[in-house]
Amino acid sequence: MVDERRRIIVMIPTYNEAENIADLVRAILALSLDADLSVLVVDDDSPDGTGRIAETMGRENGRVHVLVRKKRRGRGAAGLDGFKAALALEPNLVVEMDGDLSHHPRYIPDLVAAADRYDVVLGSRFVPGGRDADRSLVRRFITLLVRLFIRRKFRFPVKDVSSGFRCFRREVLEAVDLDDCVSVGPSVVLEVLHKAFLGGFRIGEVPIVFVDRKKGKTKLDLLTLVETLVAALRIERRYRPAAGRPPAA
Ligand SMILES: Nc1nc2c(ncn2[C@@H]2O[C@H](COP(=O)(O)OP(=O)(O)OP(=O)(O)O)[C@@H](O)[C@H]2O)c(=O)[nH]1
Ligand SMILES: [Mg+2]
Repeated sequence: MVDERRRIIVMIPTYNEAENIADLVRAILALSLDADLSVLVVDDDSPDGTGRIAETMGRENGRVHVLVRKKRRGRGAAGLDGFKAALALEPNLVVEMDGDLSHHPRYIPDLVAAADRYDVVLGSRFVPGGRDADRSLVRRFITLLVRLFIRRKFRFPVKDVSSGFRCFRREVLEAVDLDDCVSVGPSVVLEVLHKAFLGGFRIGEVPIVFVDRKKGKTKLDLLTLVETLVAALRIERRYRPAAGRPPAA
């Protein structure tokens, strides 16, 4: 009999998440889903040994895959290389999530279920039932501004445009042309979503409660935030359809 079980890869970009990664991977592997679920940790050779922890878990469990990147660095290339490595594992679905326990694995079944109706499913803080918990007022205000700016600029039909917790059908990642992306930092989240949107894929949202990281340090400083906004403008311009051409006679 042909094995009809879906194959799902959970792709987690990490940098210095040694205090979080083992708990996160264990929680993902403990989920009960009617699918073959495995994890792919994409680590930038973190000095705190995150990659080594993941590799040890991988030697003990064939459902844990690890990509340690020693040359290209940064959240952007990590996401793109991670998606490519995930596609090589021939999945039906790829879930992307942060490695700091801000994204709880209990939402993975909801993302996967909604992928029956959508090509891309966002874990969303801003639909009924979703929430940005714990975050400082300043942090929430920044998220609000970024969100308003991006929604206005890109006209996405969804609310949580900067969510890094989402599920893609394989076909979306194949169509997006991961080798033709310009993001080096966190704007990769936006760029891939934008390309999926331009590709005509259906994008939906399911509620998640986002909690602050309890351990480890943030990589999002003011400079990264400004760089991400500048990158967002570049992305919008780069994929804008050529304008100003006279209509054909
Ligand atoms: N491989 C790789 N992963 C990264 C890099 N920068 C950040 N990450 C990971 O991307 C995810 C999101 O980064 P965070 O630092 O949590 O950024 P954030 O969620 O916007 O900010 P806080 O949660 O408030 O700290 C985490 O899993 C990080 O470890 C990087 O340069 N390379
Ligand atoms: Mg985080």
